[in-house]
Amino acid sequence: MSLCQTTIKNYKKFGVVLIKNIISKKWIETLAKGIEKNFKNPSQYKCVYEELNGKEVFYDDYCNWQKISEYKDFIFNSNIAKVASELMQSKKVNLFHEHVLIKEPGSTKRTPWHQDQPYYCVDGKDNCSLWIPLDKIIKEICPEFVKFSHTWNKQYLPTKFFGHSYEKKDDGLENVPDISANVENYDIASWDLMPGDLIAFNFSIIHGAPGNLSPNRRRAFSVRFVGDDATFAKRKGEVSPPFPEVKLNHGDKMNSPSFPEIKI
Ligand SMILES: O=C(O)CCC(=O)C(=O)O
Repeated sequence: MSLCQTTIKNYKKFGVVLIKNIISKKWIETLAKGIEKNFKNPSQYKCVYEELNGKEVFYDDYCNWQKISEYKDFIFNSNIAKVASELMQSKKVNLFHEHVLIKEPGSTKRTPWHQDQPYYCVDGKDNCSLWIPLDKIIKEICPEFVKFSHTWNKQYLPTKFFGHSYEKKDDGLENVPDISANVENYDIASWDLMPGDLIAFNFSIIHGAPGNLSPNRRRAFSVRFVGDDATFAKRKGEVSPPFPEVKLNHGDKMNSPSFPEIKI
């Protein structure tokens, strides 16, 4: 299956695009099983951002595809990398990592407005995340994207999701603009979603997400791919994920077992 030209054009133009009904029920169930396994035995990277009555309601974990067979199976065998290759118009696709973000009902915290690329040890103009919901998502709780912001040619200061900036940071970077206080100045995209849909977005687009005031869980599997123009980036500040095992130099191609090429 190939994406239509309008979807590909809109991804490039807006930096974000909704793709409806592209992931089968079988793969959604596979990911749900993987997520359950993941949080029974989370990695050292798991973070809890919010608790309610002693229960974790907003938490995440990442870089677990090598130990969660369901994630690996989905990433390598579901054709998801082909979706990324078509959007990026890239002959070659490498996995960057997967990131699972869960907001249980009652979570009130916004995922702050941010741009992913400055957190990441990779440069490139096409790099693409696919945000895959495992639950029905109403527009009011859907992640929000500032259309066109991937073309601003800016890198904003990465900060920890809550609290402060990283201790080791790039003082040359400015803060992300206060989008929430000036929504009328931006073209913001968000949608109602069903399991099977995904949102594709450029690593450089500014995005954030409301809390979960719906009665449903909000489980999301965000899988991130890099394309032909991607090169390893040594940042002045701390990066997330840290990839301590990767020993590439700034400007190198992403040739590392941590970023496997996926057959498409
Ligand atoms: O799921 C969220 O709340 C935010 C998602 C996000 O920032 C991402 O996938 O890059």
